[in-house]
Amino acid sequence: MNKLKFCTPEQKKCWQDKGYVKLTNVFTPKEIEEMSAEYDELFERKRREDLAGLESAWAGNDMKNLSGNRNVTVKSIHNLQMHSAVFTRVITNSNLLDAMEDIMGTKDILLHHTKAHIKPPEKGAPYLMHQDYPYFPHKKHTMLAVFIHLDDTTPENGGLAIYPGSHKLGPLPPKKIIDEKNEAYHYVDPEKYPLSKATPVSAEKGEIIAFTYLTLHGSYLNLSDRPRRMFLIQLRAADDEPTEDTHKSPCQELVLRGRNVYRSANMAHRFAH
Ligand SMILES: O=C(O)CCC(=O)C(=O)O
Repeated sequence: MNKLKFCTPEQKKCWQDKGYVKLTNVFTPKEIEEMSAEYDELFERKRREDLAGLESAWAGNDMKNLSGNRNVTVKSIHNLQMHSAVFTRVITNSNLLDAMEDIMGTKDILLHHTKAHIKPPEKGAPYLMHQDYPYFPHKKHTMLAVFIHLDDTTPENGGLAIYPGSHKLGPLPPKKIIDEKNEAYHYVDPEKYPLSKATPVSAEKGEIIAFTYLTLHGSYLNLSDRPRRMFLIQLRAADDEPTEDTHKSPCQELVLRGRNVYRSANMAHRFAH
């Protein structure tokens, strides 16, 4: 095994066995405060411009059941590095990339996309258990999520829940819903994998939970008096490749560490994403 740069051997084992790992002290308190303030400023500005455009709670009857028929919401912004250099610094943070190198086992790390979800107090929507795989399938399954907590998070304010070890099941048959805005949601059968049987994963402000895109995850309703803010980065190894032409986003395949030797330098491809 290569010498670990950031993770402990226990963290690396947790990643391999359970498909997720909690990381502390990746960012300094100052970096977290800067991220948090920039995040709030961005959401406030975009709320004033187009509140309805930020809505991203899932639709469908299974969601209604999970929400107890409440009127719930999640506000979301994607591609935050296109809005502020603070988030460009977050995705290129050297501690973060050291930790990613440890768990991914490669130096060559590419960005897929970033996003932020705020679950507001009292009406924050839950997420049905799902794999991220069907949203952006890749050949070697190297894709992973870095879920940065910007608030102390527990099941009460909409925290994450995971089925540990579920990444070993491979891609599971997804249920697919398409809403009236033509957005597709993929999740697994809630009878077979209910949120109620998953393992809650609480985290403090600044802590990260990284999980593979095959790891079954979801999150709870936020009925508390506290918001739950997160910033999420999806990464993959350079030697992986998409198996479907889907989920294109700005800065995709930006090389965050190492090299992408698979990138064409042919002039004919210079405008390609
Ligand atoms: O915001 C959350 O709690 C969950 C988000 C999530 O699982 C996803 O977008 O894939």
